[in-house]
Amino acid sequence: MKHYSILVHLLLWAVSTSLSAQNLFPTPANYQRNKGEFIITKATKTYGNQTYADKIASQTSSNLTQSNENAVANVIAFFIEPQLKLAEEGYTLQVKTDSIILKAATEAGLFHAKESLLQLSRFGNGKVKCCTINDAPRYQWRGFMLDESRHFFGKEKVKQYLDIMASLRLNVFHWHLTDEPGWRIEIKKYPKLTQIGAVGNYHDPKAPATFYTQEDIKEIVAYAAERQIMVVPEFDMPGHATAVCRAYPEYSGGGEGRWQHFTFHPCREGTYRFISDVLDEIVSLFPSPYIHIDEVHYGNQSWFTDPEIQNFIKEKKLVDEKGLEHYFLRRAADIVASKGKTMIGWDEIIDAGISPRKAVVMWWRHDRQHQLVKALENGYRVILTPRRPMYADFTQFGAHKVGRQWAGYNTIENLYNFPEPISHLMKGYENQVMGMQMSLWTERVADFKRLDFMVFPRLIALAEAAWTPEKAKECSMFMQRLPYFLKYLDSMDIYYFNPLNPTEREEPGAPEKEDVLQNG
Ligand code: TNX
Repeated sequence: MKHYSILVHLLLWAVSTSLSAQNLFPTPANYQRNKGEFIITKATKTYGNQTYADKIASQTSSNLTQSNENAVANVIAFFIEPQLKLAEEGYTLQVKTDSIILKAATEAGLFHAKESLLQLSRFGNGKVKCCTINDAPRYQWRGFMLDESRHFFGKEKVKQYLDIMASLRLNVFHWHLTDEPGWRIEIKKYPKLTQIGAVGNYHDPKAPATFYTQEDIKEIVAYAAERQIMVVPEFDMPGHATAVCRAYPEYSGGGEGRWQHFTFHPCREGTYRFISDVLDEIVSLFPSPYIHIDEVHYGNQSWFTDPEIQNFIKEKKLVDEKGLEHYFLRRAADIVASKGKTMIGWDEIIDAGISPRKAVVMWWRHDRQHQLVKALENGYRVILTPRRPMYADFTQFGAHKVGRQWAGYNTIENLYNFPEPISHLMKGYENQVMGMQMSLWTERVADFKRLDFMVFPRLIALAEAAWTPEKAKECSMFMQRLPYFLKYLDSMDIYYFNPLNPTEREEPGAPEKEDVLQNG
């Protein structure tokens, strides 16, 4: 019995040292520790076997952390070998005492290999323990959504987040650029969208206009692409269109009270022409095959009384206002498809009769698990971003006061452990689950400090949940390793929440405003 328990302890020790030795975020699918270490010095040479690999090699050499040991002759080599039988974004990384070899079949794979190596060099202070890593992501969609309509943060902050996303092997930046308080993207054909629509934010309707010019957008898209990140823009319709309607009242669907001009006018051809024109410019700026389009199931009070709208419902035999909303969404999906793109919509769209070939569903209503099941059963591809635990505007700690709660809040552990609690709902449909994303809505996030605090460190947990296979995930180990990544965030002046020392920093506040969270 005694021997047995010593054996168990030894085994646990071996497992924990081999896991904690890696200090990689996210934890790789397979990691094997070998004897010895590779020492990075100024004499370390890097090279690649072709153009992209060469570029990655030179980027690596300027970003590696060097040890302060004397120069040792050793080499780091990057190979792209398309014939390698590796998963789409997979890679291998072999560290020996005199060489580090990184291999992938694709550019994305080699990029991720490089980011792993940079972490190993950074967290090991220039010394990398010998190992063999065989890695590939669990999900193809590993995303982060930022809402810049409610509050605008600007190019430099976005670039900083893209850098951190790249390090975490996150590959989708879902950019929420249009919503009620402000329209944030320049559209040349409709200049009032930014002259008028970009004025104001969630707290201050008179705040000076803030938006991205088309040049800014190109710069961000290119910056992201360099980091193997796809930028997916969101253009909200038929609801959340208040900023558009302020600029071009002719497309407004009316509304009343709090919902004044909340929707597009759903039955005027001019609306669809406007949407098509705007999409032409959006499509030319974003190479992503996807465009995110919103939905609406509230704020359309005037649809019930406006004679023009009521006539249209009768004429087109749409039955009721819901039927009209679905008509709108089908037309939007067709416009998006006519431009060679696939629409992504929130989970309401599965009731609109859009072909699963034309749309991808983002499941957000955690309280409606049947919507997820229905989407899968109906053949849609699905991205998981349920409010619990994936919305970062929810608080993350018991004593925190600013942010949403709904029968609890979203701790770092909740994100880490996702999607296991709902795996049973997806049984048999795993191939339709593209992945997951953490989404930050910014009604209560008005400055960088609070933005950082809500995003980090939960984004690190999301990255591991989306990348690491279930069998290699272990939350307590992750929490033990977390300080390494927090130190890296320190070097970038990120004001994160520290779950290992929750009272270390104050929770940043947000300007007061009565929150009307219409949709729960
Ligand atoms: C839900 S469609 C929203 C956002 C809010 C968010 C707040 C959809 C996902 N809408 O408009 O900002 O909740 O948590």
